Amino acid sequence: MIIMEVENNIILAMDQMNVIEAYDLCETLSKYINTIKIGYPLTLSEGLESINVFKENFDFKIICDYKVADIPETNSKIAKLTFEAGADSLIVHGFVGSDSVEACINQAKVYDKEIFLLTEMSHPGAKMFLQNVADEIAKMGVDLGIKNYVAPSTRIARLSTIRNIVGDDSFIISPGVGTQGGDPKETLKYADALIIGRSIYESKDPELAIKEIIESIK
Ligand code: NUP
Repeated sequence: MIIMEVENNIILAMDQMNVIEAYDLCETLSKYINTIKIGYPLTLSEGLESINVFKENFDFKIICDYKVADIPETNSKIAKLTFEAGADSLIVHGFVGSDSVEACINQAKVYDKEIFLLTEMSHPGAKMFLQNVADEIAKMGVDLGIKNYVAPSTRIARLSTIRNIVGDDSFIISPGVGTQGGDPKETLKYADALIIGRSIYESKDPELAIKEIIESIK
């Protein structure tokens, strides 16, 4: 699996529900970023094929955040469709177990793409169930040879623990900075890149917002 080079360590989370708005934002920010994350809000609004708008016009790397969490056969179909649509990588839930995750890994190999394994999530509710098994999920990822992970910036101690489990040669992307409360600079002590959505796209001046974040992590 290829480790990504994320410009300015920022992955833009495109959770707008309108492709024109998302496109305009990419035009404004394309000199600062080379990687975007597309999730359900945009895909369910505009269709899976909207991935291509960003791929073709911006030459971005695209991470599809579909948090795939089904039985292996269904995971396999989801992964296949996503990679065929142009995604460079796919975020996959770990709690469903190794067979389901392996189904996505196998499709990633077919298309020469990557998966990111989601360990613990960043929202408060993740403490109810997912946190209890997140270390085991990360260990499973290591056993499966996975090199790409998602772990929370909202709980730095947990992020640090997950970094220790997956090792320094793994690539961790971390959501939760800004609006959810995580600190960009602290997060980058343990993570390789930040996933940032609302604090950029909901800002009155997204370009200024991203410049300030870039300045703050220097
Ligand atoms: O644990 C996670 N937390 C999280 O916020 C895993 C995620 N994939 N995300 C996603 O990251 C979330 O769906 C959103 O797309 C992005 C964070 O956006 P924001 O809080 O910066 O707006």
